[in-house]
Amino acid sequence: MSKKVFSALWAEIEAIGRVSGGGYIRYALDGPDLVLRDWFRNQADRRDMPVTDDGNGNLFAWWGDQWGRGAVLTGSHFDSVPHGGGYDGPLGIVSAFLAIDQLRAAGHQPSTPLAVVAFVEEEGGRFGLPCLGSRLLSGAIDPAKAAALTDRDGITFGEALGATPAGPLPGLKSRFGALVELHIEQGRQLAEPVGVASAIWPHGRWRFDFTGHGDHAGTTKMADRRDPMLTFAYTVLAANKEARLSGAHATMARVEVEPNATNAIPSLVRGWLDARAADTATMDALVEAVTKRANDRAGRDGTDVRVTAESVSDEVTFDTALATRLSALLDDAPILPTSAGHDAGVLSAQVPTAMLFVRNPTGISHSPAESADHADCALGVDALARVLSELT
Ligand code: HGY
Ligand code: MN
Ligand code: MN
Repeated sequence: MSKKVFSALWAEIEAIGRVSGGGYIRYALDGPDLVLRDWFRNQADRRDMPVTDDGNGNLFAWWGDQWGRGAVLTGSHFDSVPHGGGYDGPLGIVSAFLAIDQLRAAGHQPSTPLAVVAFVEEEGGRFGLPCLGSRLLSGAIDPAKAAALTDRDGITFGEALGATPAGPLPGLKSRFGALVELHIEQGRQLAEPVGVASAIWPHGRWRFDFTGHGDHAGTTKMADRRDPMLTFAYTVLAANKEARLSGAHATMARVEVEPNATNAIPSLVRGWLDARAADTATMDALVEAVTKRANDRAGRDGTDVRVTAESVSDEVTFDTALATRLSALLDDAPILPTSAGHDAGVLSAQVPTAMLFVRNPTGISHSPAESADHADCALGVDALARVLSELT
């Protein structure tokens, strides 16, 4: 694949959902995402690949029998975190279509059906639960619960989808022979253009509701306050400290305040903890320690804390034999873990799954500064084409 061919296709989506504040806002089933989903259908049409969906919002473009046994899937997601980068997700879908072009140009005849997949709501940026589409496809979430998830405007996922999600695909294990997700690396481990994933850290998101007494900022004595913002602020620092002590990763980057007024002591502060660690025991211990320190501080502040686990993903170890086989196929490409979640991680419980990472020159992701070298992206397409040729 030439860098020029990659850049030409990339240019077709590059501006979709890019915002003046920097980066992209591509919320699932919203404006730009709907444009990208139409682009997906157009790319499939150009390649005589019929498009179906699974009733959960995930799109499948087929080369061969639709839903045929042993199908090999490749793809990723279109949605982004707010003001995220443009490669996290879309790189895997654009690369999938280009890899199929390369296979066809080489006269490849797949022995099994092949599908390009666009998973819906991977980031959880609109409805709050990450990998929603792949969780529905694999039966990891109840369709009614998923349908009731709401966005910041009170629109439910069911309303956005236009139906109650269909839920798990019957016979998923026998239908799909493998899934290969190509993704931009999110970190700074890769010295070579392409790597193979070994594992995904356990990770999750917990909502901390800090409640106190709303009151006047000007007339309430400091000694009389029950200010949940104090408890929240202490918890942010405690999460950072506990993560550093245990070699884990903890972030509290999303907060909602009621009434969120300059001159009113809040009655409620809602903060989300994103916690990840190399093993489940460390992650669980981190969350427990942060919860304990939040409650201890609440006792001193006269506030209350309620913690709700919103989504927790166990450690994923990708199919080792498959990862080793693909590394060897790709001139001994490095095999490396990641602490970022992916749809491939969700499906790996039921389908032999592999991930290919394309080098990220700065390692930055979930930021407008995310970038990739198109020469590396073109090599990523070559690698994906070789893998798909090997698997089909
Ligand atoms: O949050 C994650 O790890 C992924 O980017 N959804
Ligand atoms: Mn992401
Ligand atoms: Mn992603």
